[in-house]
Amino acid sequence: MLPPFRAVLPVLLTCLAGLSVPAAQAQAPSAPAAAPDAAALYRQHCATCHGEQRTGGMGPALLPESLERLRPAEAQKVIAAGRVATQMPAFGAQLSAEEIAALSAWIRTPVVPAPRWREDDIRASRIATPLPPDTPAAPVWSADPMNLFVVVEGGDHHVSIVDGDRFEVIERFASRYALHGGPKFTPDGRFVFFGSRDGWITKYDLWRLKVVAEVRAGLNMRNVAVSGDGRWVMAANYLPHTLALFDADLNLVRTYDAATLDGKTSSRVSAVYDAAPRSSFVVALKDIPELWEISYDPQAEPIHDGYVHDHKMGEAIAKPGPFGVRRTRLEQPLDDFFFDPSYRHALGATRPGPDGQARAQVVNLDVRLKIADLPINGMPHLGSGITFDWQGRRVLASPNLKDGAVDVIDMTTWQRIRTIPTPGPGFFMRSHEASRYAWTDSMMSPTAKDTLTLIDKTTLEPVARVREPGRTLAHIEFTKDGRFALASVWEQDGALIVYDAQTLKEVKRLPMSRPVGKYNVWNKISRSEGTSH
Ligand code: DHE
Repeated sequence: MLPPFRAVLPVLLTCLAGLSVPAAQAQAPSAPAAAPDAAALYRQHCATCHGEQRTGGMGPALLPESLERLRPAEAQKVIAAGRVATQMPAFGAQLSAEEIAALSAWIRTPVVPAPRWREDDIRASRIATPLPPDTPAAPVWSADPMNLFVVVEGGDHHVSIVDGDRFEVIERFASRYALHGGPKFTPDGRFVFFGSRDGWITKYDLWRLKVVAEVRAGLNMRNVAVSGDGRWVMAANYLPHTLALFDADLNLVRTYDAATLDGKTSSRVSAVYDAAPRSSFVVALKDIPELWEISYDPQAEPIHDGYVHDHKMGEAIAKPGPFGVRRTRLEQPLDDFFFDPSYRHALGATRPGPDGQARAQVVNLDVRLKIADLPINGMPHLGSGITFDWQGRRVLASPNLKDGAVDVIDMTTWQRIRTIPTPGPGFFMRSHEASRYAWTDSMMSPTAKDTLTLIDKTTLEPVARVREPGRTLAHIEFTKDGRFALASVWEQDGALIVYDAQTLKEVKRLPMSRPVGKYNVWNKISRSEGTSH
């Protein structure tokens, strides 16, 4: 290892002083101090926990794809000071500022050769801890199993299971590092699947309060979906460019290359969702303008892996029966999407073009064509969109990551009905069949991140605000009956706040560590119109 910067400093000063002596006495200038050897520093200090290939181990993966959301200054702070509530130690006493900066820059460079994660790696990663066969199939706690909340606490990477009647924590356990996306439930509400950004899927038994299986589906993952019949789990990866299909016990069934039919171009997978009424998974690709539908219906007609509306389809590779890929060509790749209540349409957003403007579109999954553009401003976060009835028609409303506005769209004509002002751009939106209001946050706004706005679903007017001054308030989920709305104080020393959904009075507050999201079992398995699916 090279000497730290503090050790070479006197040498540098001597060299600089040497520049002022007469030329006759001048000695040959020493070579400039070599830059720290970041690869060697990594091997010495980091590889044991983060893996030789930076694909993770006891610590998270340190790949460019995994670090996109961590600012360089923040990364340097973590290396120097460690990370609270994790096993990441502080290296500030061992490494110089230069070495830390070099390490922080180096871990953002691609690993060469690129790390692989193939089917045998996936299979080898699986850990199963099944319950003894004589275990009674009943919850080990007494509460309404349909009114549980699963709360993902991102601050210290834990999950809390909360009784949604008494608002008490039943269990709290350590999760994989950096869970992302909504956990997905089996149709009976007993098992829940979590996906982590590093590719881990965890199957958890809510009745027995135990992890029953885990598998690493990829090196950098977006999300997971569970089939409506509870038999299949699909994972969407950024790295490698694959989808991975598992049975309900997380045994790998097969992977799919996220690539064009000719295999020439591959893509990150934006997201996979279950379309239960269609018995299929629907998949958006981030770098290829295609939307895929993969049926898990055992009665499905044999299909071909090919493009629909393509004269070459007859030549496409035959993959009969369920689990073949039906491809719909699009004009632009989709980033994020959700379904209309009939599941005939996928409503998706494209990433911003050169003009900085994201576009939104409607794809009819039956005729397999884009049928409309959505007149939504800014950068819609359609994955968090909701639908509800307004004046006898179905409308959709979506939060907006760029503007302080919520656009409401008529789902028959696909025309904009109203733009509702909010105090700032937001990430999430929620309602419930029993609630008059749709709640949205403004967490992307430095000045209004502490404010939730309530929109009256009959007048489409913002009618009330709930605030937590100076703190970030976001992500709402209702109880099963819609009487209470639970919101997150999205801070390291945060909380779950329970509001009476009519009076807006605070009913209870549970301390939590940056509770990024909360999910009500009943609302999820019944596909409540006011929540994400
Ligand atoms: Fe998410 C869901 C994509 C950044 C917290 N996020 C999703 C989903 C997608 C998505 C496609 C739906 C998956 C699902 O639920 O199955 N998220 C993206 C991005 O593209 C984006 C903007 C950039 C990125 O790097 O991934 C992004 N997301 C974030 C965050 O920075 C958030 C705020 C904090 C975090 O922990 O990562 C964040 N995303 C969430 C949450 C959900 C989510 C809490 C689930 C919402 C729900 O209620 O269902």
